[in-house]
Amino acid sequence: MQPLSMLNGHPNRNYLPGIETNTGPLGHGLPVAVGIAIAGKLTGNDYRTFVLTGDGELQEGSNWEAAMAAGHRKLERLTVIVDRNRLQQGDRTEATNGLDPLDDKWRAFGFHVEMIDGHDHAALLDVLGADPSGRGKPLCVIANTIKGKGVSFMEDNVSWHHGVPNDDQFAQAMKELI
Ligand SMILES: Cc1ncc(C[n+]2csc(CCOP(=O)(O)OP(=O)(O)O)c2C)c(N)n1
Repeated sequence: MQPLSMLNGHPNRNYLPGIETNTGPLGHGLPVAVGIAIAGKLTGNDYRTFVLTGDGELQEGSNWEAAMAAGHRKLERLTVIVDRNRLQQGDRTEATNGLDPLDDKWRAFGFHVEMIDGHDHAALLDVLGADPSGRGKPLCVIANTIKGKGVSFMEDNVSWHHGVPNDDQFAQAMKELI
C-alpha cells in the first residue's frame, strides 16, 4: 500500500508477475473466468478455469449475469469456489443482503454444487480434482470457512477485514499459528 509499490491494494497485472487479470473491484473475477471458459470451449481446448470469489462479493449483480451464461453454456470445465465466511467489509453477509439459500441459487443457475469445510484440504482436493468431463454443468464449491481461522482474536471478527496487527498482536498471531 505504499506509493509505487508492486503490492498496491488490488493486484495489478502490469506490476505483478503471474497476475493474469486485474480484479479487486468486486464482481469482475467470475465474468472474466466465464469468458475464459467460453473461449476454451470454442477453441476445443481442454483447460479448466477456476475462480475464487468472496461471499459478500456475490452481492454484485455482474456475478449472476455471468453465472446465468455459464449455466446456459454448460461450462463443465469452469469451477467457482465461494469463500463462505459469512462476513463482508462491515458486517455479516446475512445482515447486509442475505445470500441464503446460496446452494439453491447456484443450482437454479445451472450449476452442480458441492458444500464442504473450506479448511479441509483433503475435501478441497477431492472436489477440485474430480474429472468434470460429462458432468454437463459448471461446478460451484461452497467452501464454508472462518475468517482469521487459527488466530483467536481474529476468528469470525469483521473488524479484521481491514485490520493491521500491532507488534504484540502480530507476535501472538504467529505464536498461535506455528
Ligand atoms: C465494486 C466494489 N465495491 C466495494 C468494494 C470494497 N470492498 C472490498 S472487500 C469488500 C467486502 C467483500 O466481502 P467478501 O467478498 O465476503 O470478502 P471477505 O470479507 O471474505 O474478504 C468490499 C465491500 C470493492 N472492492 N469493489
